[in-house]
Amino acid sequence: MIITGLVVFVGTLALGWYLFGWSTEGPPGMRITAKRYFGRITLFEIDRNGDGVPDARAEYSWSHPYVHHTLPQRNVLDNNFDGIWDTWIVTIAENLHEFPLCRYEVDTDLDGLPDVEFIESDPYAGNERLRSLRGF
Ligand SMILES: [Ca+2]
Ligand SMILES: [Ca+2]
Repeated sequence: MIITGLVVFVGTLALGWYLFGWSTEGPPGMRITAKRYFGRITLFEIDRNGDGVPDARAEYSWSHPYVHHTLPQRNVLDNNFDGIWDTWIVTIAENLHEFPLCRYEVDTDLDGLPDVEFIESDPYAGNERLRSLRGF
C-alpha cells in the first residue's frame, strides 16, 4: 500500500515536471530558462546581464510552441535593466529568406507602457531606431 502510494506520488511529480517543468542553461554570465506549458516550450526567460533577474522573454503560443529555431510570437525586453519591461517586439510575418516583419512597441517615458510603435524587418535598423527614440 505504501509502495503503491509512493509510485503514484513519484509518477504525479514526473508528469507534472513533464507538463510544466523548466530547464536552465546558458553561457557564463547569462541564464536562459525554457518553460513548458502542458508539455510544450512556450516561454524562454533570459537573464542577459547575469544579475539573477530575467530581462528578456521570448513568448510562444501553445499551438505554435518552440521547436528548433522557430521564431517567438513576441519578445519582451527590459533593455535598461531597471526591472521594468520597455520593449515589445511582435512578429507580424515570418519570412524564410529574410528577417521577419516585426512591430516594435516602445516605452519611451519609462512608465512600463508602450507609447511609440513602428514596423521594421531589419533587427539592426530596429535596434538603431530604439536607441534614437530613448537613448538605449
Ligand atoms: Ca538580468
Ligand atoms: Ca526597463
